[in-house]
Amino acid sequence: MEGLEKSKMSVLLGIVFLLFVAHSSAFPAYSKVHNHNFVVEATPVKRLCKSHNIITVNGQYPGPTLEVNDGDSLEVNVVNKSPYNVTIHWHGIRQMRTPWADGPEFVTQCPIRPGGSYTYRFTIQGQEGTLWWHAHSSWLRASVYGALVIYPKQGSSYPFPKPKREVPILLGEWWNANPIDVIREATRTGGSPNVSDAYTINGQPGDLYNCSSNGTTVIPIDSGETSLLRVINAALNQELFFSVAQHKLTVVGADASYLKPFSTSVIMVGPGQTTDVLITADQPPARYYIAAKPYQSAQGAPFDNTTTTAILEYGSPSCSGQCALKKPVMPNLPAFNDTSTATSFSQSLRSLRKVPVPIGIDENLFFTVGLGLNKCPPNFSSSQCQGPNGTRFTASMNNVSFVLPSNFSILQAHHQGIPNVFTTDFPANPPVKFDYTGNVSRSLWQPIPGTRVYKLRYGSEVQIVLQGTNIQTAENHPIHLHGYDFYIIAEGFGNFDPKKDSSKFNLVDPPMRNTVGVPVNGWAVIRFVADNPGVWIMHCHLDVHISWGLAMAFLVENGVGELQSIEPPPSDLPLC
Ligand SMILES: *[C@@H]1O[C@H](CO)[C@@H](O)[C@H](O)[C@H]1NC(C)=O
Ligand SMILES: *[C@@H]1O[C@H](CO)[C@@H](O)[C@H](O)[C@H]1NC(C)=O
Ligand SMILES: *[C@@H]1O[C@H](CO)[C@@H](O)[C@H](O)[C@H]1NC(C)=O
Ligand SMILES: *[C@@H]1O[C@H](CO)[C@@H](O)[C@H](O)[C@H]1NC(C)=O
Ligand SMILES: *[C@@H]1O[C@H](CO)[C@@H](O)[C@H](O)[C@H]1NC(C)=O
Ligand SMILES: *[C@@H]1O[C@H](CO)[C@@H](O)[C@H](O)[C@H]1NC(C)=O
Ligand SMILES: *[C@@H]1O[C@H](CO)[C@@H](O)[C@H](O)[C@H]1NC(C)=O
Ligand SMILES: *[C@@H]1O[C@H](CO)[C@@H](O)[C@H](O)[C@H]1NC(C)=O
Ligand SMILES: *[C@@H]1O[C@H](CO)[C@@H](O)[C@H](O)[C@H]1NC(C)=O
Ligand SMILES: *[C@@H]1O[C@H](CO)[C@@H](O)[C@H](O)[C@H]1NC(C)=O
Ligand SMILES: *[C@@H]1O[C@H](CO)[C@@H](O)[C@H](O)[C@H]1NC(C)=O
Ligand SMILES: [Cu+2]
Repeated sequence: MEGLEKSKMSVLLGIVFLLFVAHSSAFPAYSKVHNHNFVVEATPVKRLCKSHNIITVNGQYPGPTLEVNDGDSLEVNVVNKSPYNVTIHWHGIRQMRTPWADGPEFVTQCPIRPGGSYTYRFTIQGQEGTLWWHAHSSWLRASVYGALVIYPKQGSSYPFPKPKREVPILLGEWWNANPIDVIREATRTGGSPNVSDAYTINGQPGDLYNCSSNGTTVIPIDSGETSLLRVINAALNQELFFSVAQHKLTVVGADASYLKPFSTSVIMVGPGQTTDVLITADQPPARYYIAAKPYQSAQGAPFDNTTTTAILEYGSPSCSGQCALKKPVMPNLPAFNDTSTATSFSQSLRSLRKVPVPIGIDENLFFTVGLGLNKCPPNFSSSQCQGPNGTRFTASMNNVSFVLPSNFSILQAHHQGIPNVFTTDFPANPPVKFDYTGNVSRSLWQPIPGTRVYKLRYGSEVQIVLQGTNIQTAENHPIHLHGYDFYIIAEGFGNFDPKKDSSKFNLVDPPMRNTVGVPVNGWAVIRFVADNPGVWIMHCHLDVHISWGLAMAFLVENGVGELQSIEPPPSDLPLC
């Protein structure tokens, strides 16, 4: 009798214990909700000897760094005290079931108007590493951006020894003019927008520009110590090479996904991309330049041909006396057109472990990505057609130049069944097949404007071949997909050939990213599972190209039940 009671008791205790374990893994005990206020406002900032008002968050340039653990939630109340419409995008955050918080204007929300506010609420689910946030409205992200660092869940650790220090390195672009005026001028004239006056590291151009050395960013390090640099390319329109004099960089992550570590002296980061690198202070105590300069793949196009620097400064044993007086050592950076260095870097990336690449492809898509030229419309004056030979610049995917709606966001129109805002006929293949990377006939250069989306069923397995074109100018395009991470299973030059190139697919350990650099005059193949319902824009992250229409959107339908459906819109969602 007594024995029976005892065994019953232990079974009961066992069940209680099991319930406790199940419960605590489904609802992590330590997940936090982080509340922030972002006030978007004009702030006077002086760079390159000139002071002018730029748009900032909370007066900071770059904006505040957000730090969270995987599993935490963010509630960011954005108050717009600027004279412009604004939205904020949480670049790389999956936004599972919360597309209303994604941010691209007229895609998932109408803009927050001057005087308005909106609270972005979302949870980080299964992501670790370096992401960032930025404005997704006109060219405001030139100065409205900051880092978003996601630490592992409480109690978990990195797949590499814990670094002594961790430093966000935000690469940006500085204009002496107002960036909004720059894009407005280009929209009016149809020509190429003016290029920036400087690149920046954590908001500072550095020693190689006039009047800048006073504010140069200094990154301290101690001899023997290893630091993690979280490199983010927040530049508007330029891919950048990045290097540190006399130090090797060990690449351990990109776009908040871990990679098989490898050592290199230079990395290439496209706008929208992030790269985590470990650096060890194994050189004589001194000051070393950290530098970034352009990777420019488009031939003959104007670009900002300058170099930004920060200083890696040894502390203890310290660089003092003679050492501190010496000019920092400058790294050797590749030439601006060194495509082979850019390529060998991107082809070195491998996921840390074997990954579940989708293999039962339901949607086999082929999208061309590239520029174009529009003929001057008859009612336009020549001052409005300042593109090559009296044309206007444009850009497209599959010959559709993306036009944002203006009366409803696409997501709202979809959710509420509002007609005439978008159509669902974005083509799965190019409407005309041609030699994409050859000498393309002028008759193919002018795309059709449209607000067309491509519908995906919930859970479908998607492959997209992104094929660059040689129309007007071939160029490496950093293509960013919202709401998803994807595997980059292959890339190459020339026209994609399914027979020959499928054999190159890496279905074992391809890198997972949210932004892929489609090689100049080449292609990249990506795969993902459409497990996040909503409307998700895919676009070139060179802002000049998105302004010209290099974008499209996926409409991913709800699946079955609440957990496979988008949440209802928040009550404070801005309307048009
Ligand atoms: C662009 O550059 C041109 C030529 O230097 C200059 O005249 C124009 O004012 C600039 N535009 C803006 C918006 O700064
Ligand atoms: C820096 O100043 C010098 C001397 O005033 C001038 O010659 C040079 O053109 C300036 N460089 C830049 C990049 O503005
Ligand atoms: C350096 O900048 C600080 C503020 O950032 C300013 O107070 C100081 O006068 C500047 N020094 C020089 C030599 O320009
Ligand atoms: C860029 O600047 C470097 C160094 O100042 C120079 O050697 C190179 O020719 C320039 N390239 C272009 C395309 O202007
Ligand atoms: C890069 O540009 C330089 C001129 O600045 C040219 O001499 C060289 O051939 C170019 N290299 C490539 C790979 O296009
Ligand atoms: C040209 O005409 C179209 C309609 O035909 C109109 O929408 C557009 O505003 C006109 N543009 C200019 C610059 O007059
Ligand atoms: C512009 O016209 C010139 C002379 O007709 C021609 O050589 C050039 O290829 C044209 N450029 C474009 C982009 O059409
Ligand atoms: C929204 O704008 C589009 C394009 O201008 C127009 O066709 C449509 O009728 C508008 N919808 C509503 C409900 O006003
Ligand atoms: C490209 O094709 C056009 C028309 O077919 C021809 O005039 C031009 O010479 C060609 N350009 C090259 C670089 O082959
Ligand atoms: C794009 O569509 C326009 C209009 O139908 C056509 O003239 C052009 O040749 C097409 N270009 C391509 C690359 O399909
Ligand atoms: C701001 O957004 C509203 C829609 O919410 C739009 O009607 C207006 O044109 C936008 N203003 C600018 C300057 O883009
Ligand atoms: Cu592009």
